[in-house]
Amino acid sequence: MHTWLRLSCLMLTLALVSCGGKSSSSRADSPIGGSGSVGSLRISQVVIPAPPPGADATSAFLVVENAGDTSVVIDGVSADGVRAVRIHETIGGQMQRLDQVAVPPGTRIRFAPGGIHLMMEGLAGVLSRGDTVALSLTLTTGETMTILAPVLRYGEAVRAVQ
Ligand SMILES: [Cu+2]
Repeated sequence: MHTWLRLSCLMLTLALVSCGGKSSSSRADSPIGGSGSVGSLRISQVVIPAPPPGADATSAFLVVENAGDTSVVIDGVSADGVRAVRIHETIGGQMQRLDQVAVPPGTRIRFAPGGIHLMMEGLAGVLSRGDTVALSLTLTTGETMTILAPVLRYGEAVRAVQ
C-alpha cells in the first residue's frame, strides 16, 4: 500500500481511539454533508476530510440506510478528479479492501474511521476545505447516485458521521 495510505489508515485508527467517549461540541440538528437516494437506499452525511498538504489521497465518510425490504449492494464508487475510489474495512487494525458492501433491509451502516470507509487514491489536484467533490455510488442493480460532498477539516469530517 502507498505510504501515505498507511499513514491515512493510521490516522483513522488514532482518530477512533482519541474520539472514544468524548462528547464533541454541540451538534447541529441538520446533518452536515451531501445526501441523496437511490432505490431504497438513503445516503447522507457524505463528507471528505481534506488531505494533508502534498498528499494525493484521502478518505470519504458517509452513512447509508436501507428503508426497503430487500438487501441493497454497493459495488462501485467513483469521484470526479480522483483516479480510484476503493472500499476499505478496518479489521483488527488492518485495512482490507472490499469489492462490495451489502446493506440489509432496515439497517444503517456508517462509513467512518475504524470501520468501513472509502479511500480516494490519486487526487488530480489540491483538495481544500470548502471544495466540493462529486462522489458516485453504483449498486449491483446498475443504479447510480451522484452526491456532492464537501471537503472539511479531518475532525469536522469525523464528527459529521458520528
Ligand atoms: Cu483505508
